Amino acid sequence: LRGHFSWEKYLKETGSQPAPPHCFRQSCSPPSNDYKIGMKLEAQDPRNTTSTCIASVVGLTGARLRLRLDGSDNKNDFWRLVDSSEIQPIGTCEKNGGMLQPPLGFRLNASSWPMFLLKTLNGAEMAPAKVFHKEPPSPAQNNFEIGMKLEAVDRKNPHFICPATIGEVRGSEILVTFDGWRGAFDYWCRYDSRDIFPVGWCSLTGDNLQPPGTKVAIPKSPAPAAGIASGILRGPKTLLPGVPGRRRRKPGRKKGQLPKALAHQ
Ligand code: MLY
Repeated sequence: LRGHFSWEKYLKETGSQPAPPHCFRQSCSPPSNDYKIGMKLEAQDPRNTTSTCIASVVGLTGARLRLRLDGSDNKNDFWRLVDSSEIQPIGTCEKNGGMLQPPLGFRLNASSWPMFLLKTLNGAEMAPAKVFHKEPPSPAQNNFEIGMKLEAVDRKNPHFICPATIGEVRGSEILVTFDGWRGAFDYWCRYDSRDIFPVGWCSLTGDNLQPPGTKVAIPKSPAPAAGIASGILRGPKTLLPGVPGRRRRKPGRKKGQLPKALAHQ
């Protein structure tokens, strides 16, 4: 397969080591994804985390769900692992004495929420308790080290999971850097973030691992000699050998827009 990414080759080429699985807040054998498109569940509103809302499964990818809050638009989908503590069976909120809330940006008048809720739940297929999995415990401490490789959610494009490297470690925080993207997508997070996975995670879950980008990191000072820099900085054609290429956006496709083939996944 052209453009197929192999960790085995890539680790050899880059002379790097994967972060050991015990570093992550992920189960060592990924949970099965037994959800179906259309199932409804309760989810924390990502934009208003004190609210519990009704969400529908609009997509399945590996051990993750693509969720859309009922009463919201289709521009605010979010992804959750099937063993996320931020999702639960319908009825849980009420059982705990809580009230289901309209999502932030509810498209109707707030006064129509009770009726909307009634209608959205009427005849709905509710995700059964058995498809929810317990969230794994957090490792006791931050065991990451600079240079270790991992797979990480691109938080600007959260449907993507990509090869990444630990760039810095500070207390319980780590800098996740995306290979081949010159820092544009890097972020800091806690070592026990649910957005980071051990090398091989996507191949176990059947999720889609993106290939690394093709942009070379801008070297930090001191700047390299001009001759070297002019060669290295020219771009993809002069990249280090063996770094897999990545196709550009098709003309006509806007930045941040999914290719047609992915848009409905
Ligand atoms: N806007 C870019 C997507 C970049 C994704 C980068 N991630 C994978 C680190 C594009 O449309 O190509």
